Formats: sequence, structure tokens, C-alpha cells
Amino acid sequence: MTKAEHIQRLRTDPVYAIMGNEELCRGRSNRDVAKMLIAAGVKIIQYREKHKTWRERWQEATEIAAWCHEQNVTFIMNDSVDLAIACGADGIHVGQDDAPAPFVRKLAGADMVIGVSTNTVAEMKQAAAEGADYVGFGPLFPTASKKDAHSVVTADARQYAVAFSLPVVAIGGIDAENIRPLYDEGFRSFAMISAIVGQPDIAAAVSHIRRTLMAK
Ligand code: TZP
Ligand code: MG
Repeated sequence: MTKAEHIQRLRTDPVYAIMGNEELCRGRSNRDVAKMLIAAGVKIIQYREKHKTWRERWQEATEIAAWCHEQNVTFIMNDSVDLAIACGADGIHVGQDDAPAPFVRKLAGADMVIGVSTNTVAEMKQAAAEGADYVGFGPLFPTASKKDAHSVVTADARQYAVAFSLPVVAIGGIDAENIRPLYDEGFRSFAMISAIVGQPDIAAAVSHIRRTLMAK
């Protein structure tokens, strides 16, 4: 797939599944969770693992990236541009404390999809100015999945986000119960940890979310 196709997918496919950390996956391994996500028809997967060595992350991400590419799934690495390059990821997602987007672009090249986490209007503007291809935006709700999560976004920032030029992936405490009002507000892409990889039946969770969004 081309970079443009991955970006188009980020605009239009509502389900963006974040793996991990592994401890959030009910005792299942990252590899098994990746297989379940792919089997469930998820087309955007982010690998987020903060508690393993570089080598361990590289080995499992390289395998998962290959499975994703066989199945036409967009594979995004969290945090580390070197890991993204090394495992053959389609994209890299960086936070405000990670390497800045221009530096990431220099290392990863023009074809790498770059996502930047944002919490405010200023951060969204800066991400666009610095060449990001999409932004993560949140947390929309309190979340237990990220220890150092920011405070919940303001109403002004939400209004700005739904009209923003780049694809916006909403994140933070999103689940099958609260996703529909977000869609009706104008959000089109939703990154989730606990509502997908934290569920006993990943395929059932994904199809429930998709049905909720497709209902009139
Ligand atoms: N960044 C902002 S909130 C968050 C991250 C990684 C955690 C999202 O996890 P959940 O379980 O979907 O709230
Ligand atoms: Mg990060």
C-alpha cells in the first residue's frame, strides 16, 4: 500500500487498535493479540510496548509487521523511530516527549506515515507545521491504560479537532458505549486499547464497535 492509501485509511476506517502494553491483554501475548486483531478484520494496528527490550520489541514487531503486510493491514510503531524503520512499519507514532516530527522525517524518510499525539490546539497546529501526517487527539475521557495521561481535552480543542486539516484519531477511554456520540460530533477515527485488546473476545468487540458506528 502507498503512504497516501494508509493516510486515507486513517481518515475513513474508524477502528485503530493499539496493542498493549502486553499486560493489558488478559494474559495473551502480543503475537497472539496481533493474530486476533488481523482475524477480526482490523486494518490499523499500533504496536505499543514499553516493558520489553529493544531486541524483544524488534523481533515481535518484525513478525507482526510481516503478517500485517500479508493481510493489507497498516502497521504503526509507537515511540521509537529506529524500531519503526528496523521492523518495516508503515508508520511511526510519537508523543510530545518523543523525537520531534521533523527529526523523525529526516530519519524515516518521505514514505513513513508520521502520527503525533496532541492534547491542545497549539499542539495540533505545531504537528501540522512540522509535517505530521495525522494526529492522535486526547484523552477524550479519563483512561487507566496510560499512567501519565494528560488531562481530558477541552471543549474548544474538540471543536478544533473535528474540523482539522489532518486526519484526527481520537483516543482515551473510548469504548462501544461512548463512541457513537463522538462520531456524531464529527470524529471519524478512534484509537482504543481496553475496548479492543482488553476484551475477552476481540473479534466480538470489534464487530460490536463497527455495528454501533454503522447504525442509523
Ligand atoms: N494516549 C492517550 S490516552 C491513551 C494513550 C496511549 C490510552 C488509551 O487507552 P484506552 O484503554 O483506550 O483508554
Ligand atoms: Mg510515546
